[in-house]
Amino acid sequence: MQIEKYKIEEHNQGLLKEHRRRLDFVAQGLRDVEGLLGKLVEFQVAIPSWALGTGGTRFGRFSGGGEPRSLEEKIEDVGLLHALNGSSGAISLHIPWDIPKQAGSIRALAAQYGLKFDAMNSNTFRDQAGQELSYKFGSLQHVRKDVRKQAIDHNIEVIKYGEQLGSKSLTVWLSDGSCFPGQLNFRQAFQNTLEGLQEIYAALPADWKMFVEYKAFEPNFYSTTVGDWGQSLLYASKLGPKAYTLVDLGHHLPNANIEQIVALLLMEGKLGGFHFNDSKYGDDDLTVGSIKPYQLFLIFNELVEGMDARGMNHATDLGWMIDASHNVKDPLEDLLQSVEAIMLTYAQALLVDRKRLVAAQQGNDVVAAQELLQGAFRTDVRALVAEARLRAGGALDPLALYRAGKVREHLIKERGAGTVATGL
Ligand code: LRH
Ligand code: MN
Repeated sequence: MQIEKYKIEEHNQGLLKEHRRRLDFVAQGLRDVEGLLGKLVEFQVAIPSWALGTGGTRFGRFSGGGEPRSLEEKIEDVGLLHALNGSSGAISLHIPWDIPKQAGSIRALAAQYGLKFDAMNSNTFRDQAGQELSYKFGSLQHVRKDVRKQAIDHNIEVIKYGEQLGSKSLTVWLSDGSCFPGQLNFRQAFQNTLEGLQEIYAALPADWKMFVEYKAFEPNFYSTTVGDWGQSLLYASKLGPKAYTLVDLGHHLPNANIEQIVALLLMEGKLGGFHFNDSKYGDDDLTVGSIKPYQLFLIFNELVEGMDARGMNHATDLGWMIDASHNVKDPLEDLLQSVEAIMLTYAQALLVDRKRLVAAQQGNDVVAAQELLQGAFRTDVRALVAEARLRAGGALDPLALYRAGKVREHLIKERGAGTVATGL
């Protein structure tokens, strides 16, 4: 289903007067509003192909209907999100859930919607039908050479699919680890995994990046072989200049200071990108900014400071991806909310007066430093993000237009109430 341009313009016409009033109000207190709006228009977030259907847990899955039945329909849904908010200009595929049968036509279809292909994702955390050797006891860490080779070959195959689609990066998340003390030799598991990643790294095209995603626990509950930022950095440093760490916000132990991790990985030039989501307990994969919005702000504050310190391009030099799962919300509404939260938080981080913050830090003026950060965080930047959408041809209120357009109802009529999308 597509939302026609005229419907978006009609929607915007009805909201324009109020939008202008709000924009004038917030803009009057700000410096370089045009510069900020330019950065917001450029900033694109990649949508995960595995999160366009309803997610679930081992306890249950409650499908909402109208889910995409093919890669083509997934691209259509991301195209709809991008038409509504102008900030979802890329899709991140997961193999084998999204094998492009005709890469040429898939690429053309995506281009039709103004979409690029972001990082490709391999999958050695589940045994596929017809798979010869099981990953029950791991993949690249496995004690058996033939299982490790099967996993290496799969990752190289994923790179091939990505090359056909114009992707420029591979995300490797390994569920490998152990559930009980004594089950695993940690050093051997690390060495096996490093050797496997080195073979995959050697197969990377010259202009590609490899993202090593770490995770503290699940599905293994005693050790994880890429378990935290330090281990991921160790792998990425030993692999070479094309290897980076990937920070999934839900992959940390409780109360981890993720903004400090981000600052240090950026300082080392080894931060590759993000899987944005939110969580209260574990890898809950909830809507971005729905539980800990201030933590997300503190992370973006470090990103803006660290990227400017290295002269990096905010929009293109890091991988901005969502990785969420929708157990109780309409997947497309959830993704609209997540992209909105990312854009609002990025805008707030751009408002921080860096010079005055450095002065406060140099003067150990703790109160002034906090006031500068919270002043930006407490600024209502919704009109600025809406203006960036308007300039990108999107809707002033994407969620309202999505609902007014009865999109889910249309998708259910078109695809059926019981369709199940491949993915988590
Ligand atoms: C693992 C993870 C990884 C994906 C998967 C869908 O928890 O975050 O990034 O491969 O979710
Ligand atoms: Mn992830």
